Amino acid sequence: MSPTLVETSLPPVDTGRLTHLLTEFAGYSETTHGVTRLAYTPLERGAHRMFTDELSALGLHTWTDAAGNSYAEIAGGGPARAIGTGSHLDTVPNAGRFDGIAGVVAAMEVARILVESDARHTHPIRFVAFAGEEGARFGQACTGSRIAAGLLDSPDLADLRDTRGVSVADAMRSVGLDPDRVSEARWSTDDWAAFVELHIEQGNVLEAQAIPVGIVELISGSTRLRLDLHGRASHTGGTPMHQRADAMTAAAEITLLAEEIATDARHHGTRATVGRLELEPGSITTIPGTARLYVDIRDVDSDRQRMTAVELMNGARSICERRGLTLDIETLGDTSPVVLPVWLRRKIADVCTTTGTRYRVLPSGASHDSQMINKVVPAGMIFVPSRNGLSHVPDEWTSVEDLAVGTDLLARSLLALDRELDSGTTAEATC
Ligand code: HGY
Ligand code: MN
Ligand code: MN
Repeated sequence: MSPTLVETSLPPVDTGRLTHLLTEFAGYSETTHGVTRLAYTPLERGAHRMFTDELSALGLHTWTDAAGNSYAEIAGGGPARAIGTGSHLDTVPNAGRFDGIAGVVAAMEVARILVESDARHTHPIRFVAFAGEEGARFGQACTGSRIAAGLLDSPDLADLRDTRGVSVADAMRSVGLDPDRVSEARWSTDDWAAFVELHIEQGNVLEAQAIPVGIVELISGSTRLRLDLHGRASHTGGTPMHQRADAMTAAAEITLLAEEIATDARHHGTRATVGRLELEPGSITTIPGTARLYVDIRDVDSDRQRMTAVELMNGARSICERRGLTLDIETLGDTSPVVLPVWLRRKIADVCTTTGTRYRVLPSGASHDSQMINKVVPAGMIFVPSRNGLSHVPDEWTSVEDLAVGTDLLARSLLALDRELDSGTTAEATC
């Protein structure tokens, strides 16, 4: 690694600006208990406008693609493919203020640092805010980055629906986007050389080991299922226990089965969760006739991930049969684990070594946009610690000091990549 990297006199990260941007983004929320800024809503678009306004005020060229992903670019000194960084601006319901947003804010601060230091770089440096990363609304995650990676196209967007039956395509139209043009939003290796995403860890490894930075080696896969249980609604007083087809008790047994499968010795590393349950008719004096469960299965091992899903579906079928219910199962999303390119991970590690930043390599339990982007452009991920490992809740927290360490590393990693990647054909650019 060229020693000049350390001498590169980059201005210090402005922690006040990081805090200001985090606070401003948190204001785009439909709830006061935590942040709620769902995919393809006016609030998400408002946050994207703030992103492009802030960066165009720095003099960067900005644009938004047909998928609703927003970009800003500092031109490079020569004919070269872009090196990018960024993350997502949408949230789950009642979220914290750091998941995704920390990576966007870090990217925005890197943009300021590069502009103000007039840092020399051959490759254009691009800053990205992805749309629709969370699967909370439509079930499948990473809509904007899947489109960028060529993994989702217009027809798919009509099929993905939220719990009110609104499709991604309709939601996109409602915020002024055109789902019929999303193929124009695809990234290509002619245009991109590498991408690095900073994200909160959403786990407690870094905090427990008092290590300021994580470098991600692989991102867990996820299989998401919706189970519809059809039993028999009837009077809770008039119906004897042995004459019931209770959808709730069947759902409870399936939920415990998911936990049992994921915790047996063969599944070390599997996580299975029923995070959402809908009952009908939902009356205290009527036995639930219908239950709808949403299951999220995560694993770093793709075979084990799918085996867990098959075991759970088979188990659910026999539970329903025994209890006299019928069962419909729909797969809402199925994404394999992704190992991120070693050469890119090592470059980030080299920067840590050069700057004396302690780090550890670790897997990601959560999924991320980089998981999709890596299908088309080599991607790397930098983690910053999450307090108590909490995420997807209002108590999610990362200190601005930790975020500043990650932001400084991100800036130096992008410049290191600029120096190391030649302008177009390096063998390393294939992931
Ligand atoms: O659900 C996830 O893993 C991520 O937060 N989208
Ligand atoms: Mn995220
Ligand atoms: Mn998330």
